[in-house]
Amino acid sequence: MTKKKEVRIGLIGCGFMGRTHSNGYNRIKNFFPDLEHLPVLKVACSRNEEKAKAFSEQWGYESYETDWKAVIARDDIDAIDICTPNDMHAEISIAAAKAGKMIFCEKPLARTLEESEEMVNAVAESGVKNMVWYNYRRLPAVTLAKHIIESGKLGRIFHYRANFLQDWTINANVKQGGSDWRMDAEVAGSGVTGDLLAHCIDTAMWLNGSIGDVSAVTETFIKERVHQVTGKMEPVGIDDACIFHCHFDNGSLGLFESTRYARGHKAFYTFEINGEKASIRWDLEDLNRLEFFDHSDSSEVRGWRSIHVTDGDQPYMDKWWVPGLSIGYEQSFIHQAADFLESLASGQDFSPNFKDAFDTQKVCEAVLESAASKSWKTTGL
Ligand code: 4PW
Repeated sequence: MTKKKEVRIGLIGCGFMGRTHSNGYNRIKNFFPDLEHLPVLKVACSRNEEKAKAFSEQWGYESYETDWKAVIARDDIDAIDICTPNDMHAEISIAAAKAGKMIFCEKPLARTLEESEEMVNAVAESGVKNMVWYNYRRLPAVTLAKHIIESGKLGRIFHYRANFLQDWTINANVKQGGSDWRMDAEVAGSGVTGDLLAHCIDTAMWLNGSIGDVSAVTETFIKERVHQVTGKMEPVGIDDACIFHCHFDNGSLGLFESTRYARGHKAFYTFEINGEKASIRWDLEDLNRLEFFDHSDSSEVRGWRSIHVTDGDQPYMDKWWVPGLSIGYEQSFIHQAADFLESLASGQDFSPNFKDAFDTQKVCEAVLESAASKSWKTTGL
């Protein structure tokens, strides 16, 4: 067997996303054996030493650190994987870029457009390879949707519709800050707009092109929550719900809704695209399925087809089991990491990278500005 080129990973942040990425790296050797490059789990970092140690042992890292700057300073690390809360993305990315390390950053790119711009400039100046974990693109059914659109089967696109619905913050006892950092505007930057709609926007612009302008409304249903760090009741600065409509540059209309107050929904991410000739729709709760309606079918059989995307000639499925057997959420991360490694060998640009995520951030910013000013905003794209 030819010797693999190592990509030695330094992972910063040992929470939920740290687990999804680490699992992805670990499974590449088994399911993508032909890649020239192989991730090597060198170091996991958390401020909490007990957590860093336990995490590194559980996921197979060779060592652990408690200071992210020490990870960047190490000369046995090629890539920094940022799984921290959003308020650390910019500082860590810029330091990693200066140190010449590749950067894999969790989404959204940053809290604000200004931070994102600094990050994009930093990677452009240093020339380091970079990617952002907008993982849903790499679920087989979503990638298949891309192939169907590119084949022209939908014809002219009229509508793009997406939802990302959750219900975990309806309870007024959910705090803000600390481990509930997604509820704290200082740390997260925004609420559902950056956390959930950013996924919808990334997928939408990948599938349907740029968004030119937006008109949005946001709501914060529970206005005050206890802050985990101060222990005091403090005003809530994030958007609990956000609805916006928009124009895509291809002339189609977009409609997006996201909330953490949709009782009964945990991660209900869906999109539907309506074209002149055909439509497609997808639902994260049934992630291996893509539905397709083709108006050119004869009327006897015309209707929504339900495509179970598990055949070996469908995207990514040759890597897994046998036709008919499903895969899951975790594969989106495995596929993204594998595709990034493949791009190192081929020399091709990888997407989504910092520049792509900056574009998504521009839409998020326009959405929040539109809601605040009750007016249409252009995205600048
Ligand atoms: O990025 C998102 C998270 O912040 C995820 O895709 C889903 O929603 C799961 O957790 C949150």
